[in-house]
Amino acid sequence: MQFITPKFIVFFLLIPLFALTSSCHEDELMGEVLVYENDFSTAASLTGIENGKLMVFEEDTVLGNYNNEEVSVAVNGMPGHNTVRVVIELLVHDSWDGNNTGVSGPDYWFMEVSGVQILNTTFSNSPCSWSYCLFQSYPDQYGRHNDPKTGAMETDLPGLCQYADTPNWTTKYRISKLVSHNGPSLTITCGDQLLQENAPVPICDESWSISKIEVSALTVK
Ligand SMILES: [Ca+2]
Ligand SMILES: [Ca+2]
Repeated sequence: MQFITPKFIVFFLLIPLFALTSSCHEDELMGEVLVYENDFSTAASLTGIENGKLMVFEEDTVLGNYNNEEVSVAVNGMPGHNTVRVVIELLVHDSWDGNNTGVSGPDYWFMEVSGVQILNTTFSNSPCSWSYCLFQSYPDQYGRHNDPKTGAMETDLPGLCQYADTPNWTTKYRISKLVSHNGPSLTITCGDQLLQENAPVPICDESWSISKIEVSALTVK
């Protein structure tokens, strides 16, 4: 009686693994230049920004806050590239309801690069237990059900208005996206469709702001 030896088993396991890795095209980064960086700390922070406004949150000047609005940032004079990396540090304030439907949602947030939608998702700051949880789509596109605050870099910040001074009601995300792009200029647009029909002042119930934007020009082979 013949047995399959462990050597043969390893061999057969390696064949599909090799086929998989050899068929994947590895992108090679040839160069990366940071072309725009804004943490909104100077008086000139709003240059090139449409619908820009500043406020102070946790002793830091940020771009915001917004509810049912868009803000656009124009970046010009970019060196030659075929890809851009856009990094947004987003603050999600107060009682966002994620994918919840009815009078309080879904609470959408989106990002476009030169008119092309890169992200359309929802965020939730709701408590989450076995009996109650309002799920969010982020870090995926709208339609997925992830726990509130999935993918966050900070979750213990206080709310801004409805839950001002109450910890865990602002969530900070670092959203980083690689986008195929060429040409010397681009426009980044961030916006929301927040819904809270039962709130007398919707922007106090839920809003967002941005603490940092970075744009890098990449050449990828
Ligand atoms: Ca709400
Ligand atoms: Ca809502």
